[in-house]
Amino acid sequence: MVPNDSSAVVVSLEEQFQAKIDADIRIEPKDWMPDAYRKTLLRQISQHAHSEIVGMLPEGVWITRAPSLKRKQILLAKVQDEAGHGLYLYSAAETLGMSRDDMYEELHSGKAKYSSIFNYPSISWADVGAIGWLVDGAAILNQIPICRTSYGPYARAMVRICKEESFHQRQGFEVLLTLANGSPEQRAMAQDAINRWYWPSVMMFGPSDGESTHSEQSMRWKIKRFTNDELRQRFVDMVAEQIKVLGLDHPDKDLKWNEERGHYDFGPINWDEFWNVVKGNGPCNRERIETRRKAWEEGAWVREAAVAYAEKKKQREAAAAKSSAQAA
Ligand code: BYC
Repeated sequence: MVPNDSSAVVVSLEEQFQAKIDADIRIEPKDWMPDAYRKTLLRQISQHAHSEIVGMLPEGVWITRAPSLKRKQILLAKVQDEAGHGLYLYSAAETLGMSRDDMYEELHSGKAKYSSIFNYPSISWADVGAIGWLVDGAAILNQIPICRTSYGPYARAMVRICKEESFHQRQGFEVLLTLANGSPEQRAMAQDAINRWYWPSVMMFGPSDGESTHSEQSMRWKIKRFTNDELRQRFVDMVAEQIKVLGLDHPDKDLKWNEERGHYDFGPINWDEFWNVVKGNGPCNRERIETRRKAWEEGAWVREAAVAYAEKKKQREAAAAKSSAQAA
């Protein structure tokens, strides 16, 4: 059937688009896509990129204070990985038509979100372990399904990111295991870090399904493959088992295995705290944005130098091409 007006053309394009998604055919940058799909992806991928970059801050402050050369090297590599993840993700988002400068501007102005988890302070060395184990652990569960997300550039970026996140989680667990087997003070330090990072990590998966504004549509478009609550339950189940190896106390006193469900039941989540942090009023929100803004301003000379160098190179190449054409 030949559509006879422009709205019919859009309907037909949308049907073809959804048929591709349903058949698990990846959407690539030059393919037609509904505007709302492009917007949703831009929002999620840029938020994800910002989370990686802001996520360098709580651990970054421990690089100079790592307890040994080996720990320093490992932490340095991990924080550099996060920077790399941010760059892959900004590149993936750029394929949707927004410039990196505009994405940074949205972060610095407070318009764009980034993960709530990075608005908590890292006050002891054990926090490096807790972030690696719990935060990267939550990130892996959320991100592995994104390796199969419907948008090609995002899915491909996630494959490499997930490999690196696995190393991050293991290094965090190993830091905590060492502390848990150390002196009573070290054990207490590990317990304290887990107590502070556990609930914010549970919240990382986003609002419960009933409150999640984007989940339904994002699932239909296969941007998301599981709901926030499904992934959160996987995280609760994973941590409940792994903490036994550490021999430390679980921060959730209501945690209980539910034979019928085949999952752990868990205590209430403090959603007021979550929304308060998301709205910019967490313990470190202002400090995080201020640090990013300062880094952007202080990096201006690097960006200007790169542009000047590229211009010089272009001129040199043009002059060389001209003289070889004259010589021929
Ligand atoms: N924090 O409809 P919903 C890392 C917002 S970094 C803040 O469920 P959606 C790492 C949400 O944006 C990994 N805001 O949204 C780095 C929405 O508001 P807007 C970070 C949150 O998008 C360094 C509203 O609440 N991972 O691993 O369907 C060191 C309603 O939510 C949060 C990613 O970014 C939150 N936690 O689902 C260590 C993964 N949750 O935008 C580790 C990719 C929700 O309408 N992102 N909101 O104003 C996702 O999978 C999804 O975007 C989310 C939320 C599951 C996070």
